[in-house]
Amino acid sequence: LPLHVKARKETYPNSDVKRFPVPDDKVQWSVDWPEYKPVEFTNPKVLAGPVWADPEIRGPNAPKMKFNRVDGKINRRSHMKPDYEIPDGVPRNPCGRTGMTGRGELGKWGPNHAADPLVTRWKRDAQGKEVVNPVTKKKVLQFIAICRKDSGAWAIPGGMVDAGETVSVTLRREFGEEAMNSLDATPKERKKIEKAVGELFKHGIEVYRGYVDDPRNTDNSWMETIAVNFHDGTGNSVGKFALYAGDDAGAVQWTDIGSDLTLFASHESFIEKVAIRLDAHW
Ligand code: RP5
Ligand code: MG
Ligand code: MG
Repeated sequence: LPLHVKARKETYPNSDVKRFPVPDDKVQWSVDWPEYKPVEFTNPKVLAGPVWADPEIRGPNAPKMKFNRVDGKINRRSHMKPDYEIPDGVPRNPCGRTGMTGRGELGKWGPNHAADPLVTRWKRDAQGKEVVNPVTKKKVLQFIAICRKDSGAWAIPGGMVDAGETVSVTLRREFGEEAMNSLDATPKERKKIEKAVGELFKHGIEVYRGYVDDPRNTDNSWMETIAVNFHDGTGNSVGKFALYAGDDAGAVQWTDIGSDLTLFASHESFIEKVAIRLDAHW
């Protein structure tokens, strides 16, 4: 397992809270470290108990949760094997220490499931000819990236799987919301958007499923995702879509793919898998 890095960044997102510093050689739980004193933090908006958040599970009267199982409409299973550990009834991050206990900004104890739609096309010049990188001699791919309002980082337009939702619905819904602004569309426009996205999203190839090195992760709550590539080989379907940023996206644009990309969380690594799959420039 690669070491998480963003999940150890000192200042926790949207707060002044500082994590307990965790050096590389102390990330793994198997390394004994009695001096480890993680800071406890759960954002007040999570503690307020919105529908997407779990209740407190520590202390007396704590409700029982079906960890490592499907718990009613909530999938508490991890994509990672083996099952995550639950010392003293609290899930433990499978990728190791983060310097923080509690849930931070995340609603669920254990895995918080997301889906990431990776929509790609070949880059073309003004004549419509595919562009080749002069160094690698490989065709250049572009993907639809959004700029996240929370951090200003560029990212895949992904989002959380809602309770009871299937991943294929999450992929379409989040892409519609963040890259086509379906939430602000009239019912008629929304129908059109859903139809176009549905058409494009018929043929997807899964490129990744598992842990995300997300800056919001803690010792007890972490992001996991399924990233699916929807490639428009001819440039005639999505290639022609009008993009409008919406919901938690401040901007949206087709972005050239290459190893110099800096993206939110571990999104570069998902993009790299697509570049390899399509034998594109990286
Ligand atoms: C990342 O957070 C996932 O890869 C996904 O892109 C995103 C989901 O969270 P929100 O966009 O809903 O904040 O870990
Ligand atoms: Mg969203
Ligand atoms: Mg999102």
